[in-house]
Amino acid sequence: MREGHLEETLRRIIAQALVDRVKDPRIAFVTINEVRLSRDKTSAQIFYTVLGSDEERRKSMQGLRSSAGFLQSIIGDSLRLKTIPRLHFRYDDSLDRSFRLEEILDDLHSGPEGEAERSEEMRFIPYPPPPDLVEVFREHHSFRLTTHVNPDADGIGSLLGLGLALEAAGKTVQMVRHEDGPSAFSVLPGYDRAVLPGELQGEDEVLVLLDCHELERIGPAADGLTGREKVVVIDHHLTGDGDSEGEVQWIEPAAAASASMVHSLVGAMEELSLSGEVASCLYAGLITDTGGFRFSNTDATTLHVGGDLVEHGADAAALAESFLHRRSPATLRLLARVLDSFDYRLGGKVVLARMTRAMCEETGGRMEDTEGFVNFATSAEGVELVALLKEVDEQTWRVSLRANDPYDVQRVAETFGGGGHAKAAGCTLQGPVEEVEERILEALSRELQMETAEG
Ligand SMILES: [Mn+2]
Repeated sequence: MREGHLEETLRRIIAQALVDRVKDPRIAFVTINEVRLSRDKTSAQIFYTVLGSDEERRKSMQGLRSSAGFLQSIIGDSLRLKTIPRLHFRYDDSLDRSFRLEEILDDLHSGPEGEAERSEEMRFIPYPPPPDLVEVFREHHSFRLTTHVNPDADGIGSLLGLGLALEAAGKTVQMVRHEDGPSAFSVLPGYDRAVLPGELQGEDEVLVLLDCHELERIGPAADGLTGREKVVVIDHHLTGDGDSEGEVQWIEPAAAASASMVHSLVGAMEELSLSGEVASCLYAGLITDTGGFRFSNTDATTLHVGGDLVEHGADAAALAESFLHRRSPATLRLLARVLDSFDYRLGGKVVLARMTRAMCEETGGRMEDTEGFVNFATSAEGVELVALLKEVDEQTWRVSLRANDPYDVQRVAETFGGGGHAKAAGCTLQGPVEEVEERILEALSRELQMETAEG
């Protein structure tokens, strides 16, 4: 069955069932406008409207949500499907906006009660974006979105999430990915439509950098820029000099992920909606940057954002499976080699680890699929600081740094021109590997002493 056809069939089954099968008195004057299936068809968003007061609307929402299981079983009986999609009811506010005036008039009459109901529907915006940034997205029409080279799920998830939300609002968007990236990216909605820098067409009014704030970090995605683009930055990374190349910039170090910021941006702009696809992309970014809500950047707000994304259709288990758990046998063989390279130094407080191109060739593993490898070293008892050196070429090493409390690897990375966060940072060093290791070790040793002296 074609997807559009299936969606329409589901819409008709649900609409009919609400008339003659569902006996919930709370559901009244509900119209099912549209059904949208997720790409893997495991979940469906049901867009509906309610002709009635705010109170009737609220009751209908409760009734629909509690009937979801029953409706799923009706769908299962009516259609032969491999998986019965889970139903998520969404009030269709595209129609609602045209009735805004009516609502305002209603509210004037309904007094404090109306006020309370409205706030129940308010969007969750823990990181309010700067007004000039919102203005750029409102005023302009064509956008080019990209992220740093060696992209992670936060960079790609943020750019896809924002891109899909802007597209749904009628904007023209080019989402620019990079040549490399973890295999898991392919499960993200919109990834198949993201283009490589060489496939970009024409000129865009706005260039948005996600999860980074310097043009040099986007690599080939900067080729072909005219210089006329307005550059916008959305990032949660700090750098020492605080320099950003954004004409309009939003840097929010309190946010666990850039994806959390995009979640707030979508919430703050009523013309954007947090669809299941957008929520899935952002959730992938959030779990990757928090290691599945385990790192020290996980606070109550981080979890609330995660909850809101799941509420809007992100499949927590499926995304955790793809982004945190599942690895190819080749990747595991490569992991074994990296674990084997652990070199405990400075009384066992520091681990130096290595991942070379030869190891990749011998195991068949890809460097892009090694997200999280470095964290194995921080789990070793007694270890405080970790450096994993990844070979770019014989003379170039990308270094991933990790710290346990109370140590700070951001300042270590900065001494080598890199950046990141206190607990996770990175930098690139030139030279033969032994020399690079010694320089890193020296910097880590200083960090150990500095903390000991301070503490
Ligand atoms: Mn990030």
